[in-house]
Amino acid sequence: MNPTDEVDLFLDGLVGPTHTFGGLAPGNLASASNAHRPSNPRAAAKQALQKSHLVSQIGAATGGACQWIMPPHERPHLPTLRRLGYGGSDAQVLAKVAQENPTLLHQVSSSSAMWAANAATVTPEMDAQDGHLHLTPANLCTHIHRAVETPTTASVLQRMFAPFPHVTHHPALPSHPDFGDEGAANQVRFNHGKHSVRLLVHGTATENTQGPQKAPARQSKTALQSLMRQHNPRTPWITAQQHPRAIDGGVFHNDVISMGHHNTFITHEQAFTNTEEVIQNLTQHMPSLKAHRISKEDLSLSDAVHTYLFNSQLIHLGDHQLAAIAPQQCAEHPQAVAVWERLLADQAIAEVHYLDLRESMCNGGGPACLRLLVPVLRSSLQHTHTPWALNDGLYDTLTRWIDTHYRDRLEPQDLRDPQLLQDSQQALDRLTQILQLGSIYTFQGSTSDPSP
Ligand code: SUG
Repeated sequence: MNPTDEVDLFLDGLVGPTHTFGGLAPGNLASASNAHRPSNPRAAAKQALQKSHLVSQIGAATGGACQWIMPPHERPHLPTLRRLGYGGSDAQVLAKVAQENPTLLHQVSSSSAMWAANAATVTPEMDAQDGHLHLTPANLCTHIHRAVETPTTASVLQRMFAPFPHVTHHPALPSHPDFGDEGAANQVRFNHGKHSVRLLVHGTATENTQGPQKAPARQSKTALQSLMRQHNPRTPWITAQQHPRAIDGGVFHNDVISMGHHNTFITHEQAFTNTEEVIQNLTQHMPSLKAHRISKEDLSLSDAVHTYLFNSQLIHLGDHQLAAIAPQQCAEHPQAVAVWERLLADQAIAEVHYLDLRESMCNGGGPACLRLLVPVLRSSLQHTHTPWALNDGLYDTLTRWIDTHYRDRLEPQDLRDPQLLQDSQQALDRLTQILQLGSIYTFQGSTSDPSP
């Protein structure tokens, strides 16, 4: 396959108007340490949109990347609360749940769908036996606030990929920890020349290895194997286990500790139970793989989690050159800066852009968390009507839309405010007009099943 036939299509989740710090994700250190602080949804949405805009500008300049925008999910998710037996008017439902179970109110209000890397598993058309793009929404079953995302994610993906010539949408895996699936955040696809190989990473123990002791192992190996049975790729894949001590140290997804694209693999030496073997296995399938190991002396595991260096978003610039969008936290950390300087000197990376994504980072979501990568054939993108593709005009429109509809401060007790629900519904209703998505939310009369 000529690499110029392939385009990196990035789907970014817009931050929703109820972005808060709920302390909802055990094992995610940033989420725990920022729990119940006031949040700034307006700043959060603008910071993430600026990242999307930068990617769209890089993509427009190189022709190698394209940026789509996915809408936030409706929150607070009243259909879940009603399913749990809360009745009466919307205001009464909110008042009752706020009084009885404030954690549940946080869970159904989270804007967590913004972390699109967790949205789905993707097998690109180039890798599939049948030439179809295969998509499976993640069940995210380890946490309630994330599990409620799945049905909306499924219907959004169906809507957005409807113009594509050949797509197969698979059902999410059963919602049980045995099949715990957190999507592309635990998967890296490498491709170079005629070679392509995927690294699929699980946290669960195997017969010979232990799992984490303190934090949950969110991704199961069984889930990865099931996903590959569903998608039936013609290209090889290997599995690897995250080091349990890494998970216990705050590495709740693989994309917090290793990253890769094309034939470049950048990994912390403590990412996996057997990091050297993982590199060897990948190299067997792709002899041209360039592996860059970051030792604990270069950057400790704890500093990797603090700076989110490995959660940088890699973008293909052409000729297998990569740009990285790194969190601003890296620029403020001398050892992380030194790692970037080495990666630049080694030509692993051609350019680094540091971006302030503090609101998302305070919930453990860096640049790479905010995007789902769907590699596609250039020909599949042509002639498709996609009003959700970001360009300078849409960026300006969305910036004005955020300024109009989003608050600049939310306290935990604001989630019970029926006015916030109404304002959010009004914002999302307007957004579906801007993106020409039609009715996708239950408050708009959409009939899609609202709960997993
Ligand atoms: O699932 N944070 C998310 C962050 C997801 C990051 N994604 C990737 N690494 N790809 C999570 O832990 C915190 C929400 C809160 O506490 O309010 C949260 O869900």
